[in-house]
Amino acid sequence: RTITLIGAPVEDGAGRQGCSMGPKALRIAGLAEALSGLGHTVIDRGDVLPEGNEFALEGLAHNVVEVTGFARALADAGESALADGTAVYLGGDHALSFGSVAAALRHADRVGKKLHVLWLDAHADFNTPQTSTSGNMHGMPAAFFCGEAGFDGMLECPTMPASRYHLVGARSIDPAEVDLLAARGADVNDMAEIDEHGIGAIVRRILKEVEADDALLHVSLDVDFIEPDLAPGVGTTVPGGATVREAHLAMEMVGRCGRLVSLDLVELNPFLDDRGKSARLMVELAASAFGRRIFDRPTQPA
Ligand code: DIR
Ligand code: MN
Ligand code: MN
Ligand code: MN
Repeated sequence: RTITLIGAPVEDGAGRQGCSMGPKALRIAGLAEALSGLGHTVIDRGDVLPEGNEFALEGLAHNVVEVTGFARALADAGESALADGTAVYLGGDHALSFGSVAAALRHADRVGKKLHVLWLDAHADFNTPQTSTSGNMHGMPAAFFCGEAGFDGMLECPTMPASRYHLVGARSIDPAEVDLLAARGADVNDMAEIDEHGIGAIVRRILKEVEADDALLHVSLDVDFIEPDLAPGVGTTVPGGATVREAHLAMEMVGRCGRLVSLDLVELNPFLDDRGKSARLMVELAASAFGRRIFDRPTQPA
């Protein structure tokens, strides 16, 4: 497979600075080498520059121009990358998914397939400028691509029904988001369900739905999906997250399903990381999504 790496140094969607350094940290942690080591052709097209614009939104949303500029540029860069393979977005905060999912939806339209989105996150990111209490746009992309009102004209994006938005790992959802997710029929799987059923059963059921639709799959991996002690390099830690193995199993199952078109690696904040620990884990998880198995791993020196 050809995998295009797309740097998305947006930090304006988050409440604190630092995610702009994420793409560099993921490169230093060896993302390209890990993926090419699995036999893939890897093209690093470098970082995307935000498109100039004067877009404005009603309601509470900070840094709309910056987020919109990145989203538009990423949607275009992603769409051309998907024309000849798979894309990995090196975030950057979660606002980059306005663009990455728009690219996947445009691509799915072009090839006449449905798209499902697997959102691995402590949060639902299902606010709109009308419901958000923080105004941080990294908490909004899922509402945007599921067609909620309030984003008109931001960027060209076919919308998808919320039933194809599969949130896994949730443990911090705002009251307005809870109501909206339920009203729209989103597939919300919180940490309690992971504890009860095991992440394997949940991801297996989701991938069966993808298979039944003969659909394409976009995966969005937020660092805060993982337990903060294991992945401290993120601005929005919430205790009670996924273990390293739970995260790997989800990604290994994605790797085996063969329908992945694009992957977001988001919210890595190297300023908050512990000697590259979170960056390295994100690279390992990406490798699992692209086919690495336990038996492929080099043994570690003692
Ligand atoms: C909260 C926190 N729901 C908000 N969201 C996120 O600001 O909208 N934190 N995404 O990472
Ligand atoms: Mn998120
Ligand atoms: Mn999050
Ligand atoms: Mn469902």
